[in-house]
Amino acid sequence: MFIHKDISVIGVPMDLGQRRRGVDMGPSAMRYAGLLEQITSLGFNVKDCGDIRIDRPEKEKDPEKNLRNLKEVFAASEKLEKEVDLIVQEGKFPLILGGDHSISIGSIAGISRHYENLGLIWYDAHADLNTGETSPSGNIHGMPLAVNLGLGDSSLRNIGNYSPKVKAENIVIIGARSIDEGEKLLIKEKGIKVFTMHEVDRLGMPKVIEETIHYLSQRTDGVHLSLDLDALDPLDAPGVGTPVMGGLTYRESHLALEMLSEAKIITSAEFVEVNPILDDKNRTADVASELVASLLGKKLVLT
Ligand code: 6HN
Ligand code: MN
Ligand code: MN
Ligand code: MN
Repeated sequence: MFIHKDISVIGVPMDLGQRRRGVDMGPSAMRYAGLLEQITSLGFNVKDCGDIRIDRPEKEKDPEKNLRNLKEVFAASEKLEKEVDLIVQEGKFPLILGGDHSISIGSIAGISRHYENLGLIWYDAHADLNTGETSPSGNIHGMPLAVNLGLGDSSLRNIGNYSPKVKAENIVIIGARSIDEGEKLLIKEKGIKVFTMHEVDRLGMPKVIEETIHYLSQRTDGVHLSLDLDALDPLDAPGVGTPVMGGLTYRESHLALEMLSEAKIITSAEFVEVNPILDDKNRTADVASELVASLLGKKLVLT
């Protein structure tokens, strides 16, 4: 399925879905890491569509709703939805650079309307399944998967004028190790497939990805990869706002994306939560750029 020769890159310099500044510089850091050159060298035609314009917040928090910067996150999501929708309409592969994970509200809204049954791989230390009711932080970056399931704030849910964006049975979460109580209930209630770190340790990444591919290719007509760099261990990806120890290694992640590339199931992708301010010499952006290359088929060839 993944035969696109043309890739359109779009940056979302957004840090309003959480409290720590700096993740808005993620798109620049990934470009600085040589992401576009890397994609070109793999033989793709790449177009850099630039960055979405993000409004500055008027006030710190909407106290009634426990949804920090709702207005601005909504405005950014609407803009992103339109841009990504156009990219898919043009028959190009959308590669979205975050920004905090709230950007996946807009990106998936732009993508999912083009599929009957969009599959979603949520590669993350967290489940991002909170709503304003369950969230311990009020941070919208902890809520996008719930929004995409049609839960939580109605303005966010209805971006693109349709909801839900993804069915619970079309989702696979990989790398989870920090899940809030409300999120656990939802996972159980909806029967969402989750490979926690425990399962990754038990099965090994090859088996986890084989099962993911098998599960999703039976039921979906496209698969979006939403990769939060905090899925990786902070030793490998220190530049993230919500690090959790005991994560996936760079090697495991590299292998996972190579296997997804070989299976040709990924039809769109985003790389989020890179925070260069918290990083160690742009290491996390370098890792993100390398992972994009693995996803696009970069291989070591012995000649
Ligand atoms: N992320 N579960 C926590 C919360 O505040 O809802 C952390 C969310 C982290 C979100 O990393 O994209
Ligand atoms: Mn996340
Ligand atoms: Mn996360
Ligand atoms: Mn390899």
